[in-house]
Amino acid sequence: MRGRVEDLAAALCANGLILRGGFTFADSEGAPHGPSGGPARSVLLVGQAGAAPWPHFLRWREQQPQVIENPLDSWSRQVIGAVADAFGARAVSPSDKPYLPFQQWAMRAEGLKPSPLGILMHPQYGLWHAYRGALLFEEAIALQEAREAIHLCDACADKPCLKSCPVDAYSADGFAHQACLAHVRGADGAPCRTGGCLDRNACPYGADYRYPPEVQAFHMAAFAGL
Ligand code: B12
Ligand code: SF4
Ligand code: SF4
Repeated sequence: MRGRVEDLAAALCANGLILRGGFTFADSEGAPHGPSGGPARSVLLVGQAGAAPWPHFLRWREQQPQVIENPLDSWSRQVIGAVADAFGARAVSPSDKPYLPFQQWAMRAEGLKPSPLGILMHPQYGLWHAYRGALLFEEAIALQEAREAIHLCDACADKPCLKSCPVDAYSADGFAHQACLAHVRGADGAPCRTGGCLDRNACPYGADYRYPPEVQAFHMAAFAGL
């Protein structure tokens, strides 16, 4: 790695992004390749807590052509790509195909577990956080090992996140993607379209980090192809 982890974190912070821990790959795992084509030894995850990157993204968006595909992805790739170049890493994105196991990486890096919605539950941010990229290095990086975080869902008896969706899209069987899409796109889907997923919003935790309605509407439009 060229430079210090603290400086890398500061470079991300200038764009509302945060360093979300990392880990060293075991010798036996098939790690993705690093900047010079050899196997990566370590990974640092880049993400967001709440909607902190939103104003940075909007400022960038104003300079772009009116119609562009996947604008938030493009912004993330640009910003995280520049940090990767400066610190000697290869940047990857959660939307790169074949999909990289971002949630498994995040569980290792931050000691998190999934909520009943599939979204990882964070002890501070609740369900209001996401991953925008990762930085792959060909050398080991000295990082404190993640401790298992408190999993708030374990003590949440009522589970309101499983009771608010009009079509019960989330259940023990997983996420009924098509049922959700049909509702979001349909005549009764306006609350999900304008304010975001009712199940996600029903979780009482991380309220200070809840994405504002316009940010939730943006993500919902991307998800449902509106
Ligand atoms: C494909 C995908 C989906 C598919 C899931 C299809 C399926 N059954 O696999 C669909 C389109 C349904 C989906 C929806 C959503 N997704 Co999604 N999705 C992904 C993506 C791009 C790839 C998942 C994958 O296959 N990974 C490869 C495997 C090998 O990696 P993995 O770590 O083992 O994958 C885990 C997930 O697949 C998870 N999983 C399986 N089914 C579902 C369904 C949902 C809703 C979620 C959140 C997770 C999840 O279980 C795996 C075991 O850990 C990831 C990014 C990534 N690269 O991982 C985001 C990701 C999992 N999604 C995410 C989110 C937030 C969502 C949404 C909740 C919000 C949104 N993006 O609009 C929506 C739900 C819509 C709603 N009602 O609001 C976040 C989760 C962040 C977090 N805090 O944990 C991720 C990590 C993207 C990101 N940028 O941070 N998603
Ligand atoms: S409502 Fe309860 S079970 Fe659902 S995500 Fe929030 S804490 Fe977890
Ligand atoms: S977005 Fe709406 S339809 Fe889809 S799971 Fe959430 S509440 Fe249900």
